[in-house]
Order: sequence, then C-alpha cells, then structure tokens
Amino acid sequence: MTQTLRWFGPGDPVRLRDIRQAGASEVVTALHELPNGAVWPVEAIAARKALIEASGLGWSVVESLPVHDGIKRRSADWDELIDAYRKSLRNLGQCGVTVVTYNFMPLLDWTRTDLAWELPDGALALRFEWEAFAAYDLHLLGRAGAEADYSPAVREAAARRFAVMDEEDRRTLERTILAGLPGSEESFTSAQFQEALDSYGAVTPDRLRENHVAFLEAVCPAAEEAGVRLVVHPDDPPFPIFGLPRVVSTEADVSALFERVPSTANGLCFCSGSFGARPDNDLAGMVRRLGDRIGFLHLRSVAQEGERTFHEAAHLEGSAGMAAIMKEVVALSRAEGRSIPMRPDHGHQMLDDIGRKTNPGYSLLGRMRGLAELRGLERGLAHV
Ligand code: CS2
Ligand code: MN
Repeated sequence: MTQTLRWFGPGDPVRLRDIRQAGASEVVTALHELPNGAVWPVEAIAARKALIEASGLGWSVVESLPVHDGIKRRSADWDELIDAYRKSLRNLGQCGVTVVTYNFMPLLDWTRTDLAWELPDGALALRFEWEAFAAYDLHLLGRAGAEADYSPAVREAAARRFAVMDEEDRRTLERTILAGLPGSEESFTSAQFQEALDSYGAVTPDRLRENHVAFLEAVCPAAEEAGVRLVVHPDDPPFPIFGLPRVVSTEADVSALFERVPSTANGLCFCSGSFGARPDNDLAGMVRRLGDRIGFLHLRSVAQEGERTFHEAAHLEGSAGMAAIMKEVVALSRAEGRSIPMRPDHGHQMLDDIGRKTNPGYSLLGRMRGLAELRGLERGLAHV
C-alpha cells in the first residue's frame, strides 16, 4: 500500500512535517478553500502540489472533488456543474493527480452525534448514536413525518433523552450534526437545513441512483482522457438519515454502479469504517470481489454497539476484522502488481492530541498509531 494521511491544507493543525515523520509517503488533500462546484485552476493545483513536494511528500490522491448538490438533485444548472467538474478533472490529470474521491450523499456528508466520546482508556472517539440522532430529528429539528423513520422503542428513548438535555446539550448536538465535519461540503443552521431538505422532496432512492449514473456517464470520458480514476466514497453512516436517500451503502449498491457504468474511471474508495457500520457488509469479501475497482483504501474500524449505533474503534479492534481485510488487500496488490493508496481514515484523540486543536477524527497521534498498526499488519502478512 502507498501510505498516506489526509491533510486539510496550510491551515491544518497537523503539519506536512508531522505527516512525513508519521511514516506516510503521500498526503491526501483537496483545495478545500474553493467553493463547491468551482473549477480547480491548474495554477492552484500546481502551487499546492509544489508546497507538498517541498516537504518531501507526494500528492496523487484528491479527497474530495465535491459533487455539487445540483448534480445530485439534477437541478437546472446541471450542465454547467458537469462542465466545471470535467474541467477540474482535466486540470488535476495535467498536474499528475491520478485518483479523485467523491461521494453522492445528499446534503449532509459524513455525520456523527458525538465528537469526543470518552473511551475506557481516556482517549476520545467519534460516535453515531441512533437514539441521540432521533432526539435531534424529532424534538429539535421537528421534521414533518420523522416519526415514521423510528421504531416506537427508539421514539420513546429519544423522548427520554431529549427531556434530560439542557440548552447547551441541545446546541452541541445540533452543531455536531449540521455544522459539517472535516471534508464536508456544506454546513447548515436548522432553518437552512429544513429548507434544503424540502429541495430533496421528489428525489427518491431510484432517482438518486439514476442521477449518480448520469453523473458518471457524463464525467468518466473526461476522467479517462485525463488519466484520472474517480473513486466513490460510501455513505457514512451507510443508511438513510432525515428521510434522505443514501444509495452507496452496500456491495449491491456499488456493484450496480459498476455494471451500469463499466468505464475503468468508475472506481471505488473502499472505506472499511463506513461500509463496516452495517453488520450485513462482508468487508473482506468486498475487497476480494470488487478489488479491480478499488482505487483508494480508507482503513479504520468501528465498534457496532447496536441498532445503527457505533463508535470508532482502534484500527485493529472493533467489528471490521482488519486482518482478514488486509489479507485480501495484500493478495490484490500482488495479483495486480500495484500499490494501492491507503489512509488510516480517522483516529482517536489520544495523549497530546487531547487539548490540542484538531479536526474531529483527524488527530495526529491517533492516526499515527493507526498508520503504524496497519503498516505492521501489511508487512507481516506480506511475508507469510
Ligand atoms: C471519512 C470522511 O466518512 C468517512 O469514512 O473518510 O472523512 C469521508 O472522507 C468524507 O465523508 C468524504 O467526503
Ligand atoms: Mn472513509
């Protein structure tokens, strides 16, 4: 694997020199300062690449070139947005970027309900708790028709949960869910979010799937010409939230995409954390069966706690079964004679991370530990 860490640009509290000392050879980054839907100019890409390379690191993987919601909803400005996307792909290919990550989650990107959940050893983890999420949806956002999305038991638990929240708890929960986590493309207030939700009223799961296929059919030829592989990041969490469809959550979802759009530029960012938040995803089997489509690996593990509730585990612990996944990754790399870019997706906040400014999930020491464990696991399996 080509070892990488995500870097959020010159403003990231984790510096390029830290990433190099952590043992990565490349960074995964984006021009986060540009608005969603804008064309990425060659000059800006080249300048960022020069900054990265001056630190002794490489840059070949973008995460993410955002897909504007107008493309996901197929709005009136679809043609202009697609044209801009194609131009960015060509500019990235011209600068030597070979993999571009994107996702097709409507409105909200990856979502959690707690960004500093204390573990028994004192480290802090990200967590998604269905009852807390329901408490926000039903009692703070007050979404019309939301009751139908939750079982009676979850509705009761959410009401109990809400009843003991003080104003600060409620504001923290709202901010955690709506403000946008690192790498997210949008952030909302409750009022803005309700309006944005309404704009998705007519977008059924099938419509979103068709819009995804239309996007890929429109941009894959440009990606192929540019020597760039698009890799879709799965839904996180991998199930519908707020009544919004999520259609990149399972092996069947992504297999259908590859059948509909066979272009070699139509690839997968295999994220063991996102796929692994559902017990019905066979992670090692997905690597084995989808390997030729995998252009980028996010390796992390979650601990499934119960119905649609999980927290980030240490990379070799939790529900993912990382050794079985890594065995398939080593076999895939050997069979295809290629080194696949990988990042230890998230990491705990631990030791000196705690108390330091950090992007949630993107600590330095927690990710350094994850990268070291994954590197060791790969090294061991590659020599048995
Ligand atoms: C993370 C996110 O959710 C995840 O697994 O990798 O940071 C992910 O990269 C973003 O959702 C992509 O926009
Ligand atoms: Mn991921």
